[in-house]
Amino acid sequence: MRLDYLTIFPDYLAPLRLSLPGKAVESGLLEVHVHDLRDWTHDRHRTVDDTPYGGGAGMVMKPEPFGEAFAELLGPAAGPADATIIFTTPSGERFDQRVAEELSTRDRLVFACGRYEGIDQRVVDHARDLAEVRELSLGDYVLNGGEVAALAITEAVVRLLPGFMGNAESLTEESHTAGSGGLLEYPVYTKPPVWEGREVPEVLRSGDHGAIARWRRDQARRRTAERRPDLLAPSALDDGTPITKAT
Ligand code: 6GU
Repeated sequence: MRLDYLTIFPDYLAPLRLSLPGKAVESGLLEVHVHDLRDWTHDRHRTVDDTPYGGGAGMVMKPEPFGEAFAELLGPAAGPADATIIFTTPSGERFDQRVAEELSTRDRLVFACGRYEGIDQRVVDHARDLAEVRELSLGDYVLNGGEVAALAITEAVVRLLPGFMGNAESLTEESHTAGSGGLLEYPVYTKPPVWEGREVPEVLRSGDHGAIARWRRDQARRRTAERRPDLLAPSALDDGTPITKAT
């Protein structure tokens, strides 16, 4: 998978060279290109923003630098545009494990990191002519810019690539995956059996695998009910019509 980042703060994305993604880069599984958006400006001040039409607070990111960057990275000269362009924005679709799984199937992701009050909407509309576009948000809170969001999305996606994680089984049981039944993960324990006067639950040391599986399922349900009742609530798509068996 090839990853491109368009940002006015390339240093923010330095962690990509460290930790797990760094190893995937060394092994050739990932190709990472961080670009300074100001490289596609032409004025002495390397201007990337301007005041909003219609008035209001803050600055809006200008279309031209993004346009030139996309032309260079995705244009006809760059070969077939078999990529997904991701705009990180608090007004985007919520990023979750399902979206991470979808993105993990793509050959190439191009992240356009917004700053200030956002990017000129024409950049997004133009990008749709070049490639698949996703506008993604991490959640209902506001960050200063899209760089940290791009890092979080990257980490969630690349750890799903075949050959990225040492232990493929730890992918199927964790919170938010289909294998977890849509529940949060149960609490986990390791040695020593007693620490600071606190014991590991007896059932986990019983060797009774059926009892352990039931205890874990029960703990996952309790934890989900308490912390994330929205994950248990009936789907908004479920209109309450009973599901009848076809005969
Ligand atoms: Cl993707 N960007 C910004 N600026 N703030 C956010 C976000 C993204 N997701 C949650 N908050």
